[in-house]
Amino acid sequence: MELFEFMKEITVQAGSNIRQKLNEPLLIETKSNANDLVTNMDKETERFLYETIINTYPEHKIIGEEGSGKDINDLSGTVWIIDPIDGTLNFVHQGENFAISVGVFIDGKKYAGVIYDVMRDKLYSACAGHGAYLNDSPIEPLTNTALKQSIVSINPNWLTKPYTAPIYGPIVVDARSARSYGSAALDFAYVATGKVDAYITLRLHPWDFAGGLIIAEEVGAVVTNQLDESLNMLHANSILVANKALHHEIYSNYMKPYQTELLTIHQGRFHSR
Ligand code: 2AM
Ligand code: CA
Ligand code: CA
Ligand code: CA
Repeated sequence: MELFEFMKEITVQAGSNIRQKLNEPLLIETKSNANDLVTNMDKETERFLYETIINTYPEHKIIGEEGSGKDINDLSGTVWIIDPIDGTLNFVHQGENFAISVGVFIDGKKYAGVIYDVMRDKLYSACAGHGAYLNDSPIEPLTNTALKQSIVSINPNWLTKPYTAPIYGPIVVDARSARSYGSAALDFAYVATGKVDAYITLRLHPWDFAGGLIIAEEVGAVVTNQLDESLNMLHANSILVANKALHHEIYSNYMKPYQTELLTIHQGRFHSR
């Protein structure tokens, strides 16, 4: 458990560094498009985590959104998968509703996940097989829900695209309501704590879901892609995470009927990180 304690400590420390610098001017750059932002804090936070880990565990491998471990192509040894700021748009526009996400895998097996909601000082964590926690309190195992009594988290962008609107529209229509929070890691944490009942998105990278997968599965959530396959930690993928009954209902009634369309979308998208 020593490594798990270390994960939590350095994640909280990284978050505290961000809070202290929140009023300093941000350097904002764009990545793949004008709405895909990265700031100096994303990069500084990844560097802080990288250096702190390597100082203590020089043999560990680290994959991070902002460039760490680009050349890592297998999960042998101890592998950290890190998103230094998940919800960068929220960080830039709102100064809240962002998280640090960390997942550790040992020889490809889940070891532990940590998600830190920085401005609320809420630490979601799970060491595989030992239950999940919100700060020091155990998170209860999930109870099953039906879609008509469920809140579903989904980015409205997916409802505006002609190739995904017919798939996701009916889910939103049939759900009790829908939400969009802008941080994939927090969406996983919200499913794990029952604040929302399902999270659906079409494209996440391993750093978006590595920590969340471990925490959510620990409380009984089912985490797959939208073809009902398990997630690969080295590739981007689509996501369907929900309590067991709701996952089954959404996959069987709303996604499986569009299997051909979903397969085409997946084949065009998910060959790399
Ligand atoms: P980020 O803030 O770390 O980039 C927003 O809906 C969620 O999707 C956030 O978790 C965000 O992570 C992620 N995201 C943003 N741009 C993305 C992209 N181009 N591809 C995949 N995920 C993205
Ligand atoms: Ca990003
Ligand atoms: Ca992210
Ligand atoms: Ca990020």
